[in-house]
Order: sequence, then C-alpha cells, then structure tokens
Amino acid sequence: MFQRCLFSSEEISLLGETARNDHAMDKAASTMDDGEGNDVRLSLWNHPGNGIYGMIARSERIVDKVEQLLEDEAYHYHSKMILKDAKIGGAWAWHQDYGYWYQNGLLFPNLCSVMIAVDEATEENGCLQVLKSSHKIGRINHILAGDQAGADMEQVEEAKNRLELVQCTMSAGDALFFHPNTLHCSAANLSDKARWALICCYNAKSNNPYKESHHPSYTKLDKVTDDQVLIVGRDEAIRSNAEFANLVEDDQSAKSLNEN
Ligand SMILES: O=C(O)CCC(=O)C(=O)O
Repeated sequence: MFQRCLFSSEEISLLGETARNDHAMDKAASTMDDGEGNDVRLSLWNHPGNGIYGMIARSERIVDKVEQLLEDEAYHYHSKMILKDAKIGGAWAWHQDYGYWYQNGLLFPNLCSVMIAVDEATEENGCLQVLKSSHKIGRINHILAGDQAGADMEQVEEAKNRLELVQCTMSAGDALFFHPNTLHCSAANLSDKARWALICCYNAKSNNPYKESHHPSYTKLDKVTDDQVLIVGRDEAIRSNAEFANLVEDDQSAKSLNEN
C-alpha cells in the first residue's frame, strides 16, 4: 500500500543529507555480492534512537498506520538504510522478509515494513518490484544462494505466472507499507542516479519472539509527533544519532538456511 508524499521535500532532504554525511552509517554498512558483480549494501540498527532516523521510525504518521494494519500495538523491530549507489548498486533476489524472520522466533507473520524513498526510485535505478497479493501464498521456503537468501524459485516462477508484477516507482518522500510475506526483489542500479531507501520494520506486541535473536523482543516504542522529524532534522548536533548493528557477525537467520 502506497502513501504518497508521506514526508515533505524538506524532511526527506534532511534525511538524505544526514545519511550521506553519516560516517558511522557508512562504516557500519555491510556489502554482499549480488552474484552479478554488483554490491548490495545496507546499514541496519535495532533501536530507533533519537536522531532523524528515529523520529521517522517513531512518527505518529507511520506508527499509527502500522498499528491499524497489525491490529495491535507495534514495536520497532529494526530499521535499515539500503545504500543502492549509482552504477554499482546490486540486485536483490526474490524473497519474503518473513522467509528470514520466522527463524527469529516469530510465530506469526504479523509484521510490517515501511519503505521510504530517500531518492526517486525508477525502473532504471532499481526500484522495488513486488508481486501483488503474494502475501496470500504464505511463507515460501528460502535457500541460500551465494551471499543472499532467496525464495525457492520454483514457487516464485509460478507466482509470477499468476500475479501482477508491480514496479514500485516512487518519488522521494513516498512510502510503501508491505506485509512480510510479500514477494519482492529489485534489479541492479546501472543508472547514474543513486537509489537509497530507509526501511522501518515493526512487529506486533502479541507476536513477541519466543526465543532470542539479533533483533529485539518487545520494547515499548515511544511515538513522537510528526513535527519532530523537522525539529531534529534541522539540528546537526543530534540528527545522526543511531546505534548500528554488525550485520555480518550478528545475523544468524540467513546463514542458517541451507545452501543451494
Ligand atoms: O531496496 C531494495 O532494493 C530491496 C530491499 C529489500 O528487499 C529488503 O531489505 O528486504
């Protein structure tokens, strides 16, 4: 479900400027080969924090919507910045987020991801592609192929025959809310325009994991009013506050899948 212009051009410029000057984010980024020689790069953090990333992830305009969709109180499961750079940004294989997350002790697929376009996303720079209504299939088995875990292609091919493929072109500031069983992928970015995106992921309080993982169990999310995005974003001293996770060492969910 799209929410166009969820963030104003000033808000999204402040987010982009903060992220692009954020050395800690750059340093924490992990890079995976997409199998075609391009780099899939992202930085991830578990707790939203008090910087502009946190103000967005905790904003009423997002969290209230997520809570409606989850029919429950939502908590922050993690956020990530997809650093899909011009010319070298790698492709993401077809997958469902719950294809990994179910291994983290989450019994139900009652989670929601919100992708916020930091840059304009087009087919040329590798916008997200989704198979419409694919969340109704349920969870598909995921297999490790090279650096990335992807959904079993036999089922994906069949789903592609039956479901509409949507190229999620977005303007900076647009948001896409999607279910964790939605099949999605993206092509490499061979264009000369970067395609960065912030993805904030939420879990329902009642879906608290039954075992520990590298993502948090229920932690109360303190919502903030929508004006905080600009207030914090304009304050250079605090806007880049975030504690980045070490994806390579911490993430066991992809590694524990069977190799192809
Ligand atoms: O931004 C993209 O191209 C894909 C990101 C994605 O699929 C994910 O983070 O699960």
